[in-house]
Amino acid sequence: MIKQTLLGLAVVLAPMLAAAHSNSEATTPAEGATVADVPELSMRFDDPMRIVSVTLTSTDGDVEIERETGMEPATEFRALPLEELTPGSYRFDWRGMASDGHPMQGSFSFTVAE
Ligand SMILES: [Cu+2]
Repeated sequence: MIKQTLLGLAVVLAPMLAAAHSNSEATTPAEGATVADVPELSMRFDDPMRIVSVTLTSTDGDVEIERETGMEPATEFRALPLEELTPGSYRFDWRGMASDGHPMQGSFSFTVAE
């Protein structure tokens, strides 16, 4: 829970924190980070998570990404942007199913520098 708070995910996940399901531990880019480029997007979980859907949104709308991780539960999820991300703010949203069967969702945001 502490790690989630540091990642800024607490607001999104707060209603579900009481249960013992898998939680997001770290993301790439990191929550709130400013980065020069984004070769890949990734999330790590402390327990296998089946990621059902992901979206990457910029101020101009949805950005196309391609999943590297399939629909099987995994402790690491990876996706690739299909085009170079232009400078600006982005938000990555995901929905999934924790290993205890609970539906989960979360998001992280980052900025691509000018
Ligand atoms: Cu749970």
